[in-house]
Amino acid sequence: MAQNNTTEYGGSQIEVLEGLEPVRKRPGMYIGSTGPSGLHHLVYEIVDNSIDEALADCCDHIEVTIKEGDIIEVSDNGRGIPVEIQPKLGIPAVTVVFTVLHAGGKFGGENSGYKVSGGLHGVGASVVNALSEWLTVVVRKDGRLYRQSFRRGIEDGPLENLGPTDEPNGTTVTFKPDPEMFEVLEYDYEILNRRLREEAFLNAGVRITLTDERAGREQSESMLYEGGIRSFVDYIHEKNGLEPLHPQVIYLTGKQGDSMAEVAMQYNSSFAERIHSFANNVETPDGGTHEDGFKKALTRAFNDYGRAKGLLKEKDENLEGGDLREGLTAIISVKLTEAQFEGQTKAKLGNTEIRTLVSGIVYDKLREFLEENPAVAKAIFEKAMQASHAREAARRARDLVRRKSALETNRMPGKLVDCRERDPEKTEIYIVEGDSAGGSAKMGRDSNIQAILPLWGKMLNVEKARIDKVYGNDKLTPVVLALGCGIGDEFDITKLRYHKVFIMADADVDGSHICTLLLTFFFRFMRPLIEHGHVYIAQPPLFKIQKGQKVKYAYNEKEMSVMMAEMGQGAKASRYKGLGEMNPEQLWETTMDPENRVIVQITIEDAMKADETFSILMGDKVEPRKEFIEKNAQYATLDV
Ligand code: TTJ
Repeated sequence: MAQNNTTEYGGSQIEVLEGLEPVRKRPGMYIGSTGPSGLHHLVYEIVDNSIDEALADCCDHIEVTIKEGDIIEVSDNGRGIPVEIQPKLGIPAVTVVFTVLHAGGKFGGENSGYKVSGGLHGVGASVVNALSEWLTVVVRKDGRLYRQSFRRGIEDGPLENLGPTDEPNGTTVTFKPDPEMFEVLEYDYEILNRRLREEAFLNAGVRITLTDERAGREQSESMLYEGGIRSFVDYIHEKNGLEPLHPQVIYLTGKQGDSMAEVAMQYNSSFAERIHSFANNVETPDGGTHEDGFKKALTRAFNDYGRAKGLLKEKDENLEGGDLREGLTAIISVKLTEAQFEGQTKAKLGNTEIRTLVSGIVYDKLREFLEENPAVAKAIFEKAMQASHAREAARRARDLVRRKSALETNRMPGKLVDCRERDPEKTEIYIVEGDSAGGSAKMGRDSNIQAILPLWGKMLNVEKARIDKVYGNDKLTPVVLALGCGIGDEFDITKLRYHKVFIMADADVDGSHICTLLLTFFFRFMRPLIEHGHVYIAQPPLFKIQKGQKVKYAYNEKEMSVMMAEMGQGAKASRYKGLGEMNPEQLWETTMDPENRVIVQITIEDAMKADETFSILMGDKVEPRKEFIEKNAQYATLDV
C-alpha cells in the first residue's frame, strides 16, 4: 500500500479535495480503464479493505450486493473504520480514507497482521469515491452509528453521528459509479463471482456473499472455504472434470519475517499445467519470483528424491521442470509487506527475496511429504517419466520435420533406381525391403514406369531394434527424398513424384513390421498421401506350385491346397522364404506386373490401425501420447 502522505496535504480541506482531481482527470491511471474492467475494479478496491480487516482476524463475513441501478454495496463485520479526528488533518479518519489519495489501509498497521490490500493498482477507497456519482459510508462502532456521504469525491456534509445502534461493529460502503467517468455501468454477476470466489479461496475462513438484487436476475451465493487454496485446487479439478492422481492436495507453507508463502498442489491425469500464482491476493498472470522459486524447488525435490530412491538410475538424465508440471494444478500464494509488481501490465512479482523463501519452503516440505507418502511419490514420478519420454519422442519428430532443408533438395537417394517416364501420374515406386529383393525388383521391373527404392539391406531386425531409433536416424530420409513432397506441415502433394507408392515386403513377421512402420510414418508425416489413395501394399505370393512346365502362385495356405488339388498328381508346392528368393521374372509376374499383380490400396483407417499397432509394439499408451504430440507436430498424432 502507499505511504502515508498526509503531511503533504496540510490541514486544509480544499487541498485535500484538490487531491482527488487527478483521479477524475485521468481515471485510467488509477483503475486501468474506464471500461468494464475498471468498473468492476471499483468493487475489488473496496472489498480489499474488508479483506485486510479479515486478515487481521477481525472480520469473517463480507457481503457484496449489486443493487437496482447497478449500485454496489459492500458490508463487513469488522471493527469499523475509525471515526476519531485525525490530528494532522483535523478531520475524522474515515473522511481521510475517502478523500485523501493513497490514504487507505494505513490504520492499525502494527497489530493487524498482514497488510496486503492494494495489489494491481492498490489505489484505495478515495479513488472509488472520486469516480462515484455518490458514495455513502456507514460505520457501526461500539454501539454507535456514523454516516458520511460524498458526491464525485466531495463531502455532502460532515461525518454524522446517528446515535446508538444494536448492530454489531462493521463498515458498509454504498456507491454508484459515475456515468461521466465510465463507458459502461452494468455489472456482470459472473465477473464479480469469479473474483470474489478467488478471494474466498485465498483467505481461508472468510465468508464472502455475493447477491444480485437487480429485477429479473436475483441470485446469491455465499463462498466460504475452510481449506483455503487447497479448496481452490479441488475446485479447479471438479470444475474441469479432472481426475486426481493422488487423493490429497499437497499443502506446503512457511514464513520468514513479514512474508509468508503457501502452496497447494495436486496432480491429475491430464497433461496441462495449471499454475496460478498470487501476491497479496492479487493474481500474477506472468508469474515472477514466487513462481520461479516454486518451479525450481519442484524440479529439484523430485530429482533428488528420484536419485535417492533409485527411481532415476545413474545413466538417466534428470527430469525437466516441464515433465514434472504435466498434469499439475498448483496455487502459489505469497503475502509480503511491499510487493513489487513488474512488467508492462504489472502482472509479475519482482521481490527477489521471495524466490528464496518459496523455493526453500517448497523443497524442504515437499521432500518431507515424498518421504512420508512413497506411493504418491511413485505415481507422480512415473507420470513425469512418461512425460519425459514423450518429450524426447516429440523432439525427434520435430527434428525430422525440421530437417526439411536436407529433404527439400532435388538430390535423389543413392539407392533409388528411377524410371524413364517423368509424368508422376503414370509412374510407380516400389519401396522394397532388403538389397537382394531390390536386385530382383530392379531387373524384373518395367523400367519405363517403375522405380525401385531398396531400404536398409538385411541388417535391420525390426523386432529387436527400437523402432523409434529408425526415426532418430536417417533411415527414412531416402523415402522422403524419392517421393519429393516433404513431410509435416511442409508436405506438398503436388510435388509427389510417383502417384502409386508400393510397399513391397516379405509375407512374414519382419515384412509386416516393415509395412507397419512405413504406414505409421506416412500416417504421421505424410497423411495426405494416404488420404489421396497413393499408397499400396504389393503382396508377393507365399507358395509356388509346379507341375512340369505349369507354374501357379498361391498367396496363402488355403489357396495353395486348392491349387494343388486342381493340378492333381505330381504337383509340388514350395514356400518362398522371402522376396530375395524369387528371380526377376517371377517377381514381375506375381507382384509387379500391372496386369497380374495382387495389390491392396491403403485407406486412412488401415494406416490408423498400423499406427495403433505400432504404438502397441512400442508399449505406449496411445491416448496420452496423442494429446501430447498433437501439440507438437502436424500429422504426428502419436509418439514416435
Ligand atoms: C483499522 O484498524 C483499526 C480498526 O479499524 C480497522 C479498519 O479500518 N477496518 C476496516 C475498514 N474494516 N472494514 C473497513 C472498510 C470496509 C469497507 C467496505 C470499505 C473501506 C474503505 C474500509
